[in-house]
Amino acid sequence: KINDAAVVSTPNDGNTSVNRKHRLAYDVERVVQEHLTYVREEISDGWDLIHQEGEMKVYRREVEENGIVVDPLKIFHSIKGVTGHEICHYFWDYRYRMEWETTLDSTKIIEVLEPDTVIFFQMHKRVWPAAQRDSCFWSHIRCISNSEEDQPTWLVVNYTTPHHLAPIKSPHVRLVANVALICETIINEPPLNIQDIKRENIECKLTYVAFVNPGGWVPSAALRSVAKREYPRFLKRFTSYVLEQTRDKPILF
Ligand code: 6CM
Repeated sequence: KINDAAVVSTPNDGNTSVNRKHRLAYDVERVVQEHLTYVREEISDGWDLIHQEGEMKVYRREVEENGIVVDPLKIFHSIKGVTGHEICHYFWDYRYRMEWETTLDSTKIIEVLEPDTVIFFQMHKRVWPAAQRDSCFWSHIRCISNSEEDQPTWLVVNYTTPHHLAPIKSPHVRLVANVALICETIINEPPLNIQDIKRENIECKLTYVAFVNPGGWVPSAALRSVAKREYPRFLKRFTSYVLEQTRDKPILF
């Protein structure tokens, strides 16, 4: 039974200088700021809408580096009944991961850098005929207050890092990921009293971006077709999971 613990991040104005508390603090800050800048960029030429379902739109840009497909992917979605905090909480917290992520054999935390920043080692399910992939990345959750009136923005960033407890061992291939989930909460028809906000009044606008290098050659067409199928599947399953988990719980703003 999963016990819903309090969430670790506290509001932050997004402009504070980095208080260097752990060895990866500057790396975390740099990547978080890059995502916050990038998320505001409009979809432009070169991006293809590869999947649309309800409010979900999946875009991809076809890019190869040294013959390896590294297509950036961007998904926009809007989910009624949950907050950005709830979505990010269930995405970041390892205790729920194996309940919604179907493409993993295992996930484990190999280091806790801070209560809001941990390092994961994951074994991905093998997709024939490619070699099995693993990944090692820091994962950071953050709450950013934009103003007194607006709901804060929540985000999670997962970014590849090497670690002595996760050496690369053949035949596994290490994939390289830079993934961000950025969420805003909208309150529709806000009641006069904040305590009267119900789940029907809330909506989460999310952006999910992924830059993944499979870390070695895989057939381009096969990889693109796996990505086209699996990313929408993941987001549908994950958001349904969060809706199910939160339905009868107090709203986590
Ligand atoms: O973002 C997702 N999950 C996070 C928590 O696990 C984390 C994961 C990042 C890595 C995602 C990479 C998957 C790509 C695997 C490619 C393997 C090669 C296949 C060869 C085919 C011929 O950020 C959700 C990730 C959802 C992925 C569909």
